[in-house]
Amino acid sequence: MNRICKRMLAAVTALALTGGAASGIVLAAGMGNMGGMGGMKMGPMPKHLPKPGKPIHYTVARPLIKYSNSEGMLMGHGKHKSVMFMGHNIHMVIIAVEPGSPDQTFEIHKLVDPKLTVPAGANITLTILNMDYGPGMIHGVIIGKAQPPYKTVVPVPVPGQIAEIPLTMPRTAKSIKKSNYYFGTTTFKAPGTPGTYYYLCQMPGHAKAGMYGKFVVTP
Ligand SMILES: [Cu+2]
Repeated sequence: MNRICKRMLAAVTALALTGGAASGIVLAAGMGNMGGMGGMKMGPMPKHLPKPGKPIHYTVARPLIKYSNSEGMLMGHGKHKSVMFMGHNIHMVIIAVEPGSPDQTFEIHKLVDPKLTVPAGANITLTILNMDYGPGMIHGVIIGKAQPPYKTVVPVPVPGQIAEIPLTMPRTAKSIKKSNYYFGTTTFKAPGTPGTYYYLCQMPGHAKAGMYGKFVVTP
């Protein structure tokens, strides 16, 4: 729980409730990139999801969670683990505060704030699923050149911004299985030249508290 004033919370709540930037998303991109790659398994992606902004039940969210924990190739060891995405069409599902994870973090493959790598020029569909619980546990994601350390309020768009998913609300019930979940999706093209970017949460205080990771565009 981070300390933010009620007025700010009300403002970002209103912002969050305006919903995702995209509508009628077909979440079918990014399949099949890893065929034949050693030991990699991809979870089945739900082909259709409701419009972002409307919560989905756990039974609908579960395939997304599974996908988040299986898509991309785990690289490196220990603290230097990263998730490498390959191919021209990539779908990545990032979870905001998967239950059991530290506050104000992102998870992919159950790694906390891992480095993500994508090939230059790839078409990327990015989905965020907010699994956090409690007032103020609102999360979104922005990808750009802004580097840590971050101030409490990160002005958006950030320098070199390439993607944004508006803030999403926390889950609706304490019970993980009985809960509904908010998510958001965006599509963007990875820059055509290699470079280091960062993904971060735009909710005031979160990036400052560590809710960010490296997003590296590789040749
Ligand atoms: Cu956040």
